[in-house]
Formats: sequence, C-alpha cells, structure tokens
Amino acid sequence: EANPEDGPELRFPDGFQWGAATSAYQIEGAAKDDGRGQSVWDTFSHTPGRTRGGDTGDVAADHYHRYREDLDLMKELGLRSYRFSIAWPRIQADGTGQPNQRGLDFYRRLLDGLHERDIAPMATLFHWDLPQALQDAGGWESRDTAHRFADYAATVFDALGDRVPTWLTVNEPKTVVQNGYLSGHHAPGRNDPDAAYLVAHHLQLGHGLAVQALRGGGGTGRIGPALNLHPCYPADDAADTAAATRLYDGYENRLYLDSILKGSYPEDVLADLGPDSRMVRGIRDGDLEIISSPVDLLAVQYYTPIYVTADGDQVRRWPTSEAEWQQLYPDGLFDILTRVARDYDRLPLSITENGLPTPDRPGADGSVDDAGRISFLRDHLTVAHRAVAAGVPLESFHVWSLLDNFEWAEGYRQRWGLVYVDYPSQRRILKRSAHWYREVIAANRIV
Ligand code: PNW
Repeated sequence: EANPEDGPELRFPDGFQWGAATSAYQIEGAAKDDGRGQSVWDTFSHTPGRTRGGDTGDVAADHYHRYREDLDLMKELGLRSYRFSIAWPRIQADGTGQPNQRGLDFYRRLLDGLHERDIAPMATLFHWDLPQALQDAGGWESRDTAHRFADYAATVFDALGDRVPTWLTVNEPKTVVQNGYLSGHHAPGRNDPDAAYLVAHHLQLGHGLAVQALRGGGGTGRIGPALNLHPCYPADDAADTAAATRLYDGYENRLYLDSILKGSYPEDVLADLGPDSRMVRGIRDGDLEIISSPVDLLAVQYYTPIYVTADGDQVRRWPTSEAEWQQLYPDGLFDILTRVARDYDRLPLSITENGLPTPDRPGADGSVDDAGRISFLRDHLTVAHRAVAAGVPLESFHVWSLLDNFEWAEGYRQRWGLVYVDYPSQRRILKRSAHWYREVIAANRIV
C-alpha cells in the first residue's frame, strides 16, 4: 500500500500524467464497419505467411464496439492520460477527399467519454495503417503521400481539434523504415534499402506538414513527433567500434531527431547513404524548414538498448523479454532521456510507450499474475524518476499497452497489456500489474 511516510524520493511531480497507450489497428477490430477503408495492414495480415498463425486485426480486442467498457477500465485504473491513434482509413477510406462522418463520430464518442471521465486524450494521427489506395499509388515512397497526410491531419484537426489537447504525428517513423522497408516483416513487406530512406524523408516531411496544418488551421492543441529511441552502445573498446556505433546512432536516432529538432539531417548518415541514394536525391530546398517546424513536445518510446560491433552488427548483452529484439536494460531510458533533454533544448518530454510482453494466462481463480510486468515497470519508472530528479522535463508516462492486442507480425501470442483480453469471449481481466499501476497513480509515486 502507498504510504507517504515511505519518503518522498520516488514521488513524481504534481500533475504528472500517468497513462497507457494503444493504437487503432491493434485494438479496434470492426475492420469493415461504418465505411472504414482497407489499410496496408489489412492487406499484409491477410497475405498468407506474413503474421504468426495468420492473425489479422479484423476483430482484435473489438474496441470499436467495446470502447465504453474500455473507458470504464481506464477510469478504474485512474489514468490521467490515454494515448490512442486515429485510423486514417476510417476518416478517408481511400486516403483522400471528403471525410467519412461515421468514422469521425466514433472518435468524437471516444473523446467525449474521455472528457466525461477526466482523462486527457493524446491522439496519434498515424500509427502505420496507411490507406491501401495510397499504397497502390506509391505509399510513402511517393512524396505526394506526405501531402495527403497533411490533408487528412487538417480534416481531423477541424473535426476533433476542440477535444484534443495533445497530438502526435507519425508513430515511430523508424519502425516503418526498418520493419516495413528493410526487413520487410511489417507492412508493406519490402526489402529495399534505397526505398527505405526515401520513405524516411517522406515520413519526416509528412510530420512537418501536419505540424504546419495544425498551426495554419488555428489549432490550439500541442503537437509533436513520437520517436522510438534506442541508446546505442559500443560492444567493445576498439576505436572502430566507437565509429560504427556513432553511425548506427545516426540511423537509429539522429536521422529523426536532428531533422525535426535541428533542421538538418546528420552529415554522417547522408554521407553514408551517398549523393546518389534516392533519399538524398529526394530532399528538396525548403524540406528541412518544413520538417523542423517548431513542435511543442517530444514523445519518446523506449524498449531496448542496442550494442554495436566494429562491423556495425548488433550483439546481445542483456536477457531479453518474450520479444527477441528487446533486451531488458532500464538504465537505457535514463541515458536517452538525459541525452534528448541536453541536446534538444529541454523540450517537454513524454514517454508514450514502455512495456514488455509476458506469458500471461488466467490462473485457477481467474486472476492474471504478471509479476514480470510489475518489476519491469517499477525498474523503468525508478529510472524515469531519476531522470526527473536530474532535471529532465518529463511530463508523462504511458504504459504500452492498456490492453492485450494485435502485436503486428507476432499476432496475438505476445500479450503486452495491463489488461488481459480473453479473445474468444472478449472478456477483460485486470492483470496484477493493472492493480499495481492503479496504486502508483493514486499515490503519484512508485509503490
Ligand atoms: C512499438 N524494435 O513498435 C509500436 O509503436 C507498437 O505498436 C508496438 O505494439 C510496440 O512497440 C511493441 O512492439 C516497436 O524492434 C516495434 O525495437 C519494434 C521495435 C520497437 C518498437
């Protein structure tokens, strides 16, 4: 139980925004309801061999129909902030043109429900569900997609802007680049390095144009990018390793951070890509001014560190979670938070994702004991607290995720939620971590 006598050391600042995060395709289901168009993730998940067990987001956690129950769960947890994403294909089935009122109405109802429960919404405009029609026209390889994104964003600002205090533009551009266009294990499933970095540039351009659309439309909300940052450490002490690690950091972090927050792409990455790369050829005069349009906050998502060898390969240094890419290293969060606070002018920071998958299933009494999630979150919150004590302007912390959901290529097997979802019945069960998190929120300190 929370006891203020335990001392002030792990208390968070007053008004700290405790939250949880989700994204549309991962929880909503209702893939064909109310005029929703198809996205690249519908196409990808319905292509044999692309996702584990052929899982798709057709039904997911059926949040589209059960959002009231889910709002009540958020209230029960005491969340102060809820991060979700708006599905572009619900707003514009083909990615352009007149908005679909029924799609907007769903988010209006969700926002009203958050408002009634005194939970601050944080809305992500793009969490990877690109309308398939835009993919057919070239997707993010096409510069035009950045402009279509800005139009969609303007439509959403118009319709919902009065209800959203904080907007996030593109969720994890790096994951689209790396998983969608380098490894190909996410939609659209490509293996094309030259295309990948042109996609990076267009995602950054789309971000900047969306920021301008908010300012231009007289929007009152705050806006920023949502970047998953990976602290990169040398695997050994060799000079070559240090150089390889620095370049690796350029591709993982500075490519996205510097373009938005300094108005330039990192020289080492541009030199490595070379003047003939599609990305370098695709950068036009004025693009970096658009990309670096002033933002109000930086949303940081932290999951894992990366250890880099002299050859520029990754090696594993710490035990992993059920996700083989995730090494458990809470101190990496301190390093990344203090670094961005130092290097990027103390912009307000939010942690918009942090979490892990655990092998959860209900016990005989029906409860779900995810002790591993509690210790993971406790460790990461302790580190976040240390960063705040060191002066990092951190405003919020969002657990990934509120609910078990469609974990992309991994399907439903990986369970990332504070709340267990029994998919056949769609029954929700608060895991032990959810009960623990509720105490943390109520006490405003780590318990
Ligand atoms: C994020 N990596 O993706 C996404 O924003 C979520 O939609 C997703 O469910 C969550 O993290 C858990 O995976 C990531 O390889 C995907 O380092 C891959 C990595 C990191 C984050």
